[in-house]
Amino acid sequence: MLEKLGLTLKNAMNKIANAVFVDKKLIEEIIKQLQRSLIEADVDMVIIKEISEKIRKKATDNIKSLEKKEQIIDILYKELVEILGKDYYELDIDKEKKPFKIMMLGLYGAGKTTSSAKIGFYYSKRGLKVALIGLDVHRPAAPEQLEQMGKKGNLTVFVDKEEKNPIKIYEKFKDKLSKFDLVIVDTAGRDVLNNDLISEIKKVHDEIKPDKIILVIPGDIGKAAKRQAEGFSQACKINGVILTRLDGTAKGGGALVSCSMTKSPVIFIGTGEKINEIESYDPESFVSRLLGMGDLHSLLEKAKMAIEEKDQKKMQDRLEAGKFTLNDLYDQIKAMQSMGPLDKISELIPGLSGLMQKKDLGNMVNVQEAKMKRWKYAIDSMTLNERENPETLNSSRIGRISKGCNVPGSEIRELIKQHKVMKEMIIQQASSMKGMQNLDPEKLARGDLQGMKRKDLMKLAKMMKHSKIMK
Ligand SMILES: Nc1nc2c(ncn2[C@@H]2O[C@H](COP(=O)(O)OP(=O)(O)O)[C@@H](O)[C@H]2O)c(=O)[nH]1
Ligand SMILES: [Mg+2]
Repeated sequence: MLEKLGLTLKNAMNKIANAVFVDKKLIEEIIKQLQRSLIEADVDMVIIKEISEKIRKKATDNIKSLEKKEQIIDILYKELVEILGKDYYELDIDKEKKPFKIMMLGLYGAGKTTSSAKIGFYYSKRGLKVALIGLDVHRPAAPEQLEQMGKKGNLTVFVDKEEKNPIKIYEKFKDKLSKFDLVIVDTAGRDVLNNDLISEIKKVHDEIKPDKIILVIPGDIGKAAKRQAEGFSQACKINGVILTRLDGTAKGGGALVSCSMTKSPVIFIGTGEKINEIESYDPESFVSRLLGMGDLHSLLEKAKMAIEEKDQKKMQDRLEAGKFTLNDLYDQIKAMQSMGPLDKISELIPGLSGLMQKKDLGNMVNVQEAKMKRWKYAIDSMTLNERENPETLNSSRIGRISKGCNVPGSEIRELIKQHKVMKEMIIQQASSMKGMQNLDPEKLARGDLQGMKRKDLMKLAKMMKHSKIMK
């Protein structure tokens, strides 16, 4: 449901969560992406502009990068909840009243008949005794359709295939209906909301005296839902909306926004043709799913845990000074392991991201996790001095460490060699970078080399060539 909108929004959010630096360029890129996806979802331009402005403002606030990320994600979440419905509404059904009556309204093909059965099924699953009654006397096969749908949900269905007066149909079954907790009344639609339809609605309404009226709006009409919501609200009091066909349309977002703007609470959404393809609509959880908030939050949380900002600075200083001991490697491994899948989080590793090209980092991090664990055991078995100065490790020490931690000597040698390579690379990169003028780490991290001096570019090229030893 709204997969496409969800996908682009999720992509944009992940981009923020994963970015090393939140700068103006990234924000503008995100805002563009957001705008594009909201336009595609048929959301009103005025609203799109408002949201963009709010995000832009938050992003230029002078706050720390990690908090900024959270705030940008937070504001987007809040804004989307605001425009997509804000509050969670339920139909207040009085179970003592027999029967409690819900009348369905809507134009041709909006999904009234399907939704009657779906809503009936929804409440029957929640313990109510439900009946459907078909008062659509205009559409030829309407009674049969309601019967078929009702049967799928084991619901009692009352229809009269001959009678052409909806009031008479209702009167005919009225006594029987009083045995039910809930009766859903399917009605006829028209191509457009005209006087003919309004007068029929009024007549049926006065006869049935429904407790609640639900307006059925197809989600695929996008922001045009506004006109329908307003039109029907003027004709009678609408208690809530079911927005159908949200499964097959990119425009559902616009329809949801329109309902919210006209203060027509969306109570249900239809997500398919089957009787169980209905959901109660909760804007907060809907937006959470749309943005993949669960994943985002845990990603940000993990990033926070692994990168205390002061630790990051400390690490950066050490690396820039060319210091990279086994202890540092150990810390890196620990930080990485606390964060989960390596490929996803490699950009967040303290310090390194600013110093190395992503590709190298990826290669470095690409050591299998099982091997990393064994490396960790090996480092645990070393003395403090050995961790700081691994070159002092001779083969008898390696043999003893191997016995102590049950890691093959060959792997310990590999660890020492890898560490040496990494250290050389880091020293090389750190010193090259320090020597560069005009070096903008934010630009560098993005691979944006524009504006760098020729001399520095040459240095960078050399450095990258050098770092191929990691492959
Ligand atoms: N994919 C999808 N189709 C739906 C949904 N709701 C209704 N439909 C389809 O829309 C068409 C019109 O529905 P119907 O209930 O007959 O509309 P009515 O004229 O308002 O009674 C039918 O083909 C339904 O199967 C939905 O949530 N998702
Ligand atoms: Mg119908």
